[in-house]
Amino acid sequence: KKTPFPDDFLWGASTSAYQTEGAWNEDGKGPSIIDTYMHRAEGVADYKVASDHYHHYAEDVALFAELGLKAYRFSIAWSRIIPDGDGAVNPEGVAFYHRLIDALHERGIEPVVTMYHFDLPAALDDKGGWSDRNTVEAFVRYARVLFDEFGDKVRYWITINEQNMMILHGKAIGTTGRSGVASEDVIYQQNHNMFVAQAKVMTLCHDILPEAKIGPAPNIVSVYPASCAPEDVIAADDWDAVRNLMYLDIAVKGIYHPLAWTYLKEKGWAPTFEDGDAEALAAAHPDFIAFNYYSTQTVGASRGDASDLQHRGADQQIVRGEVGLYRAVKNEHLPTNAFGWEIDPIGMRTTMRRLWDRYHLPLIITENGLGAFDEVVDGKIHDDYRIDYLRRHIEQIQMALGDGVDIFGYCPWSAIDLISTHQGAAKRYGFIYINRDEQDLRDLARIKKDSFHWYHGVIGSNGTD
Ligand code: BGP
Repeated sequence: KKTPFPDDFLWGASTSAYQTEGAWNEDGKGPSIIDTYMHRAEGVADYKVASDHYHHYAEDVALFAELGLKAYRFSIAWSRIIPDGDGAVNPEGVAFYHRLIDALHERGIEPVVTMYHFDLPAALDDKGGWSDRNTVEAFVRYARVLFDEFGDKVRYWITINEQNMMILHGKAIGTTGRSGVASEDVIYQQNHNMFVAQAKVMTLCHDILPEAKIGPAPNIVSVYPASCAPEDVIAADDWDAVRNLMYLDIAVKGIYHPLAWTYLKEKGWAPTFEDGDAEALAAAHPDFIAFNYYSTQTVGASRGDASDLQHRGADQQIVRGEVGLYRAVKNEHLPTNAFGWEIDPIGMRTTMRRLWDRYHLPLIITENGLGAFDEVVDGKIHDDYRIDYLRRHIEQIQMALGDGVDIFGYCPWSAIDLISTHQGAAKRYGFIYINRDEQDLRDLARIKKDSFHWYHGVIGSNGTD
């Protein structure tokens, strides 16, 4: 017998500012590191226009309402609110998000707001980015502006999207900014500074918005040992600590996961704590854990040479191995999508069970989806592959609910087509297709995909169809 979804389950969908909004330099917006670094990168599709959601937001929200969304998870562009990151507030940027949030409320859609999704203001990056402790205070100040402006309209806040991916894959995502390929000791100090910033913002939120809920949103996936060889199990535990649990232990318990800390110490990458950091970390408590899930990872014991790194093509840096820590292994039990990502719905259930077991905090899935080359045939997009992917993941949420896990929302990636983090506009995730001619980005017409109609039915039946 299937466990029913809670009546107030947040059926949602997800986007981020820089991947959808466009209007990159309009109405006072300052440049972000995506504008200064990724726009220039060859072969990366256009972030300046993206899905032009900034100008199409009303149409988009009407479509989200037609889809039946109960929640919309999006991000606010820090440099639209504070163009240089820590200076004056830009009233036009603030006004845009008031319009968007008001439009969502008019349609009964709960806003779930990410405060920072990869797009650090370029002016802060120029001053050292997350290596500069002033960025910590700038983030807290930005958060205060958001809480003051939108606190009476937004119940769910997400601090930082995928901090672990920024740390592990910053170059591919474009978040390393000026530091380029900084050494790992610098990167892990930035990581620490972000942890402190996040902790301060969670505490601030609770101080000034007692009704609001706030949590982090790392990318969390189960790590499987490649075999039952004990060495493989050790490698899986180590990688799980470094990739996943470090980010949640610090957010929930205020401490570094012991295996992750040992790893950092042994490498010589352990960050320096400033006075007050330990207290700030210990004082902060998230209300929930948001996590993004695409596929699991399977790892074996390191062989200590470059063969640890073999698994996927050059652009598939998502699974890459680390000499001395673990070897990335292809999981023969799992199919892959068009981009080589393994598809593992059951892995989402194990991820939910493990998170619940370790942290006992309510969970919301803030990203999950299938990137594909969609085709328009007679004005329609028959994305049955996406329907199949989402259906099988939703079944696993239902099973996790049956396991006793507290899951209060599901926001697949993505509500509308947008620019992929590093694989261009041709890789699509949306329920809503965006008609793009890369030579002439004026059309950008919205077309409902088959998955739109299917998801509408899922939401309408509260997951029973
Ligand atoms: C996550 C990011 C998103 C999104 C997604 C899909 O890491 O939070 O911003 O892009 O991955 O990844 P990609 O666009 O590379 O397919």
